[in-house]
Amino acid sequence: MNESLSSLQSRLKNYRQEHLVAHWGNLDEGPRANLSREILAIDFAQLQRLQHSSHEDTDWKKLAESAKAPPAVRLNQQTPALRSRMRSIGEEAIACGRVGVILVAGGQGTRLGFDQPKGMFRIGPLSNRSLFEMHADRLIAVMNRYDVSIPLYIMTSPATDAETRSFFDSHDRFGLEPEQLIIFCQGTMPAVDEQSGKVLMSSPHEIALSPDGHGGMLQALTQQGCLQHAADRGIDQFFYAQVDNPLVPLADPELIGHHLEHRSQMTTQVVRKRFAKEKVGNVVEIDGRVAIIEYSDLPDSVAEKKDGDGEPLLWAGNIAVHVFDRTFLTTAQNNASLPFHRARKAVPHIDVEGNICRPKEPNAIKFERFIFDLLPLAERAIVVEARSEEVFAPVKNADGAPSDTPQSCKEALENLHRSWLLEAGAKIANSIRVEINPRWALDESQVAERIQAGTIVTADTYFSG
Ligand code: UD2
Repeated sequence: MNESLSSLQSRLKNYRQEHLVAHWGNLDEGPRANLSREILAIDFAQLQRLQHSSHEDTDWKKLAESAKAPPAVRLNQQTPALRSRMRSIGEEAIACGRVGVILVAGGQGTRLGFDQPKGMFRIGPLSNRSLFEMHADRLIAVMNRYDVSIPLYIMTSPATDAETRSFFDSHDRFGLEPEQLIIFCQGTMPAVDEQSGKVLMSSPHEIALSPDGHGGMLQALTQQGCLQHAADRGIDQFFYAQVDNPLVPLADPELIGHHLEHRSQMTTQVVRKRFAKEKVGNVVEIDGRVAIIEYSDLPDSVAEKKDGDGEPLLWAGNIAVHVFDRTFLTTAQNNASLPFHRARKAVPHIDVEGNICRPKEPNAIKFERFIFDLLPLAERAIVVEARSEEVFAPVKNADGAPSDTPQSCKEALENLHRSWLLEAGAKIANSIRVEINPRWALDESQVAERIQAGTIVTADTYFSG
């Protein structure tokens, strides 16, 4: 229904946002309907509150001063016996159909310089597979191993939704059955002018909207019926990961086993940070609760702190791999909405005459929710250390950047797969490149079953089936 101009104006007047309908007179019916829909979807009261009580009210310096290393299952505690026991607990849950997988893929790949959804970015070193395909291959391999159907919930944003859906459709979901792929779209938040608080417009009939952060997953999962969809299928645990990391062992039975053994509501897989100010979140303990302090909020003095053994005190890097108990998510969504974090960004917008401005410097505030703000709400949360070279190689920046590039990701994939083949007794010259599709072998133990010790790999090889 196309809200009349006068009712829009009276709604906007209360919040000094009348400029949003300044170009109404020049708009056709369609653009008017779009603008009206976008205006009605904005919670201006919430926006006004956010302007005044910003995330900056969190005294990160004080919080960080009191931060301790998190309670974690460290690598040196993960004996073969413990690993095997955790693995069996996780395998049983997977085989009973209790586990679903969430992949967040709503971010805009700005830093990568890739103008399509990041999941479509091709990263397979020899296969040239996209991130989406690599994740689908891994999940299908897990389903085949445990003879179970594991739904994949992919979160998109309005910026990535349509292309993501057509990408999966045009590739027959990379082998996933229709009922195994649930694509849901997250919410958006308007960008506001940093000085005036005015909502920015990207055109005379469009508001400058951005995805509301990966924390928007909670509201979107609930509102799009995904939590109910999972409950109806007997799924009580979700394995969560980011689309930008093709090394993540989706539905890893060992991590799920630790999660279930500790009756954890939210489990976080971490890796030892490479250096104090590494651009990852810091998984810490504050007042008895696990929390994550983003690298940008961590004072250098705290980042450099050492423990009694002279090791970095805050060693645990957040790689955004979590296991969630479904009822924990439902309760969290019912009880409290996640806080918004403010980010200063350069946001293109139109001026009063309707001309596009493309600021070079930050001119606006964007509002995002972070999924890891769920951690302090968890009475039982555990942290499990993993080896970075086995689980973490995100693609974030274009080649040439110091880290997290397609090149560094491909090297990590090849190094891991090479180590599995060498461990299984294969002979591979250093110049030979290899890549393993999980549907050929899901992990190191399965490679040993698939290749004969002493096999000489004489040419670049993509082991795919
Ligand atoms: C994130 C974490 C950082 C570390 C790192 C590991 C935050 C703020 N920082 O850094 O602590 O764990 O990842 O790689 O989370 N996304 C959405 N919707 C959104 C925003 C993001 O789906 O509205 C997805 C996005 O597609 C990507 C992931 O979340 O897969 C990470 O997004 P980011 O680029 O905002 O976070 P990043 O990589 O700076």
